[in-house]
Amino acid sequence: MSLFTRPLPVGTPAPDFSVPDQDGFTFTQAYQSIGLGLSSAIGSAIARPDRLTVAALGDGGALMGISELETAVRLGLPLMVVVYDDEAYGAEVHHFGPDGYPLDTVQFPPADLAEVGRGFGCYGVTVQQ
Ligand SMILES: Cc1ncc(C[n+]2csc(CCOP(=O)(O)OP(=O)(O)O)c2C)c(N)n1
Ligand SMILES: [Mg+2]
Repeated sequence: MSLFTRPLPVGTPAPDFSVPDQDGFTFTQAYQSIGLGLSSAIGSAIARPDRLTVAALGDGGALMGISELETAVRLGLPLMVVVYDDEAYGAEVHHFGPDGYPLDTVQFPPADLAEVGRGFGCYGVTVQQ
């Protein structure tokens, strides 16, 4: 059973993840701040270069720290970054949309984040449902 009912990328699937040991999962919302995922993943990849670090980021949080892709590329880190792109601060859409609040400040225009990643030297692909 899931502890999380909000559509947060890191929260929703976390209870169903299988990890090899206590070093195998880092929950980046200890301070309840979005935007820390990529930098936390870079730290994990530096700490455990023997493993592939997978960062699961929302697009809003990813965009807050996306410049750090340059760090990951420059250091040649074993890192895969997955961005869940709903073109929004989805949590706000989920919380405030049903009550009729305006959502224009929490929704983003489309952005080709894979292309942004390629601009930093990443291998970037877009996966669509
Ligand atoms: C620094 C900071 N600003 C605002 C919030 C409020 N907040 C919580 S979740 C969220 C939306 C995050 O959007 P995104 O990363 O795209 O993930 P999604 O909810 O769309 O899956 C926001 C703005 C926060 N937690 N931290
Ligand atoms: Mg989002």
